[in-house]
Amino acid sequence: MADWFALERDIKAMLKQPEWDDGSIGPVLVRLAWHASGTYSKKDNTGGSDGATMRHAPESTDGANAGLEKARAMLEPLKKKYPAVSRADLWTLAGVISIEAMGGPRTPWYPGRTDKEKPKAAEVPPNGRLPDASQGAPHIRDVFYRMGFNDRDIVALSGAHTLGRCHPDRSGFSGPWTNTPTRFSNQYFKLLVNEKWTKKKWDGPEQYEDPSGELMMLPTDMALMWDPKFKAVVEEYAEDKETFFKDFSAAFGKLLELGVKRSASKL
Ligand code: DDH
Repeated sequence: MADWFALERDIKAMLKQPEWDDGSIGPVLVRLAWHASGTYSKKDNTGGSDGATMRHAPESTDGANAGLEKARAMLEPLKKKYPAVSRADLWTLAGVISIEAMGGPRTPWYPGRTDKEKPKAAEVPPNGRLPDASQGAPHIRDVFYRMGFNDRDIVALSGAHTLGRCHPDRSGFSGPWTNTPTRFSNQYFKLLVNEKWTKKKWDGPEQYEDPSGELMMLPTDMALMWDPKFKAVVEEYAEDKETFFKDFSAAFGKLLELGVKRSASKL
């Protein structure tokens, strides 16, 4: 039986890293948990965090996962220290602990995922299941409906962009969404509603900037303001942090459970 409390403490203790981005590896660990899980398809019950398949091709080579090899490597010392804990559990738990440690809600999380060391081809999801930031509302719906989410869940989950930043060498996009990228809050929604966003003039991919030029939004972030159904929820979360936290933790908890097959003996 793994000592989950000790593991949680160890994850919390490693988050602060002054030389990393904005001083915390929390945001990239949240992204790892999300990308490990967001490959799920309810159509054939494939993908998801179970198996920790992001270590294997073709998932490891998906452009959407660029940079996440660093996040995976940072968790390896904990895999060594807690060998009974699967990487699939470790990656998802690290996301949960990071959000809570950065001031966000506690997400319900359950252990019991297993790692696939030599997966069959059909057990590793194909590339292209994660969202493409250059697209609009129909694409966002296609991707998240495929996982089993609704419009409200989509907006809640998108609120994770209050954390972290884009890296030109990973996604091609550049900059943070908020001035507090290591603090979980509803700031992303407040900025979407209250700032004036204009297309950034540069050689990179289409992205939007605030008047200071320091903050950014992806085309998919702007799509939440351009689609009336999404926009109503964005406005609600901008006004009501408690409701956002409650909805986020429920949707993030559901995301991390997608496709997970447990056998009681593994718990
Ligand atoms: Fe995201 N995200 N994301 N995202 N995401 C990026 C960074 C981070 C999209 C694209 C990008 C979610 C949804 C979407 C986080 C969490 C979540 C980057 C920049 C791109 C591009 C990567 C880089 O250059 O390093 C798109 C498109 C969508 C979409 O829904 C349409 C969701 C649902 C989550 C979540 O966690 C629930 C986090 C955190 C980051 C910051 C990572 C970092 O290193 O910092």
